[in-house]
Amino acid sequence: MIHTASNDLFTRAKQSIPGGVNSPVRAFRSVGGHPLFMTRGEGAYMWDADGNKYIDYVGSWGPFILGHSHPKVVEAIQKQAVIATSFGTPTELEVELAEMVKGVMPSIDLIRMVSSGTEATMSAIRLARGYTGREKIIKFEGCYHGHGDSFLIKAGSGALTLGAPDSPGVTRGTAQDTLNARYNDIASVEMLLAMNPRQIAAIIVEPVAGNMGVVPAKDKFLQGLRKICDREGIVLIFDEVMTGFRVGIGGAQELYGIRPDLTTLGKIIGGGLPVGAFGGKREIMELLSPLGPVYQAGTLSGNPLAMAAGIATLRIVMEENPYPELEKKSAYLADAFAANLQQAEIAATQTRVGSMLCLFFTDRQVVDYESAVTSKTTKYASYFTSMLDSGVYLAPSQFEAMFVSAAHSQDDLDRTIEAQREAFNAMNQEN
Ligand code: HOZ
Repeated sequence: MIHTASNDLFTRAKQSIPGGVNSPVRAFRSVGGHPLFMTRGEGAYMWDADGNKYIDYVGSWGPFILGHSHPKVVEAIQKQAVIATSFGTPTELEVELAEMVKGVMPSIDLIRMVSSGTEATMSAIRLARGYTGREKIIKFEGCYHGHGDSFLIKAGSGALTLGAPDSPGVTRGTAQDTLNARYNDIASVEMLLAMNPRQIAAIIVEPVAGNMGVVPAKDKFLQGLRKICDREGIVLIFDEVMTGFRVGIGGAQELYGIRPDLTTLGKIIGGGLPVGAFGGKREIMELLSPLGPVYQAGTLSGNPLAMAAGIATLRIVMEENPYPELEKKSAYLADAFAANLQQAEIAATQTRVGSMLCLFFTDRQVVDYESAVTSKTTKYASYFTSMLDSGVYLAPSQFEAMFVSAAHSQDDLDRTIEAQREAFNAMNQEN
C-alpha cells in the first residue's frame, strides 16, 4: 500500500503539533511506521489520504457502534448545525439526552454533561472527595481513566503503550493520593484499605478493562468492590466511558448486575462528537455546583451538536437493539481467530466481552496488568502491520480494544479472518 500522502502530512504535522499527533497512541510508536491520516469514514470503512480503504475496528476508539457517518446521526448533526452550534445556556437537547441515559441506567438519578471522558472522571473523583471528606482514591494498575493527574499512576492506554505508565508533571502530593490495586484481586484492595483506614474517598474501576487490552472482570470482583464500598463508606465509580452502551444498553453495570454510586460516560453517548458525562446517586450528585459546594463547569458542556449526535445514536440503539447481532458477529470473529491461532500454532490468548475483543501474544491467561504486559508487543506490531497491509485497521497498540460495529458485514468479517490467516503465516515465516 502506498502511504505517501499520509507520510507527507505527518512530516508537516510534526512542524506544528508535538509528535505530529493530538493523542499519543495515534502515533504508531509501538507498532512502527507512521500514522495514517484519514479523510473519510462510512459504515465499517475509512479511507486514508492516499485513497486506501480499511475495514475499521477502532471506530474512533469506541464511539462508532453504528459505524461511521450513520445517515440518521449525520442528519441530526446537520439539522442542529443550521439551528445553532452553541449557546452556553441550557437547551432541551441536554435534558433529552440526560433522560435517555437515566432511562437505561437506573443507578443514575442525576447526570451532568461534560466534553470528554477525562473531564467526567476528574469531576467524579472531585465529587467523591467532596462527599466523603477523604482524599485518597484507589484505582487499578493498567486501568485508564483519561489523562487527569490523579489517574496517571500506573495508567493504561497510551501511557502503557509508550511504556511510561507514570507521568512526569504529576505532583508527588497527587501521586500519593492515588493508590493502585491489582485488577481482579480483591485482596489487594483490602490490603490498601488496611494501610489507609478511613482515608479512601473512591474506588474507580473500568468494569471491563479496555485500556490494557481487554480484560474482563472475574466473577465476584465487582460484587466484592460493591461490598467493600458499602462497608467502608467509599464511593464506587464505574468508568463506563468505553463500556457504556457498548457491552449492552445498560452498560457493564447491567451486564454484571452491580449498581455503582457514580458512573462516568463518553464515547457512544456523543455519537462521535466530543462528549463526556458523569452521574449517579442523588445525594452525591446534589453536592455539585450550583446545588452544592463541589465546583465543576464547562463552556461547551452539553453542546447542542454533541447532544444531537448522542440522542440520534442512542435512539437508533434503543429502537434497533443491535446487541444480539453484535454478540453473534463478535463471537464469529473470536471463534475464527481461535481456529487461525490453532492452525498457525501461535501462542496467544483472546479476550472478549460483547463487541470488545483483544488478542494478546502470550500463553498466559490475561487477568490483570501483570499478565497483560507478558504479551509480546513486537509480535503485535508484526500482526498489526500485516493486517493494515491487507486493509484491516486495528488499534495501533496491543493495549487497546478491537471494536465490532453494527456496520460490519459478514463479508467484512470473513475478509478480516482471511487477512489474519495471512498475517499469521507471514509472522511464522519471519521466525
Ligand atoms: N485513550 C484512547 C484509547 N483508549 C485513545 C484516544 C485517541 O488517541 O484518540
